[in-house]
Amino acid sequence: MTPTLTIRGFQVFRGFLDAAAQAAMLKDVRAIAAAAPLFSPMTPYGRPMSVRMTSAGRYGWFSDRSGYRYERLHPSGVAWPPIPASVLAVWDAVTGLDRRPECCLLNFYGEGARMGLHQDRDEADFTFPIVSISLGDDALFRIGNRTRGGRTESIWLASGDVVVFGGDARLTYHGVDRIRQGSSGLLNDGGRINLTLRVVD
Ligand code: MD3
Ligand code: FE
Repeated sequence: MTPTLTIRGFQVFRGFLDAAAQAAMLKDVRAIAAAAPLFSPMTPYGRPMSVRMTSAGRYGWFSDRSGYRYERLHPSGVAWPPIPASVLAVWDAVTGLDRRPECCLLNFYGEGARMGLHQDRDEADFTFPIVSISLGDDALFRIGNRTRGGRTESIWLASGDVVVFGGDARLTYHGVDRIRQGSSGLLNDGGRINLTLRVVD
């Protein structure tokens, strides 16, 4: 598959999911949140994140005062629900890998939610890419460098866009500065959902 554009090694597939595919995936995402409710992870600094999260798959991403890590159970004690077939189909199409992700992290951005610049390094093997799927309102996504600091570039991500973060880009700093509330009609009450697919083990 050919990306629409590549920026600092990130492959952006604009409009990868059409309106019908987005609506179908949203149904699957709602089922995840029904089985494993969204929560606001505590940062190691003791403040709750503004983004609400949950996961599907064998592992879910978790954070508290002792740090960032993957857990086998939702904080309520239930197992994370399985990653939906609709989501795995996107991974298969854009990566072409035999290995499948063990975590689908679901981020929900309501009014005012943002995510500071960070690296994703809680996974065992950085040779596997991370795949991101955007649903709902537009987000201003910021891309930095492989070390802290330096010039950044920003792009808007819209509902249905898919991004692959692999190779040299896997350890690039990135974050979400803001959401354009109400820019998409997909979610009745607005907001943005981002799914990230991760090989954990
Ligand atoms: C680049 N989420 O959950 S997705 C995250 O839109 C996260 O919710 C953002 O950053 C969001 O960790 C951005 C894009 C993303 C995800 C993982 C990456 C970009 C990445 C890992 C390595 C490099
Ligand atoms: Fe990230």
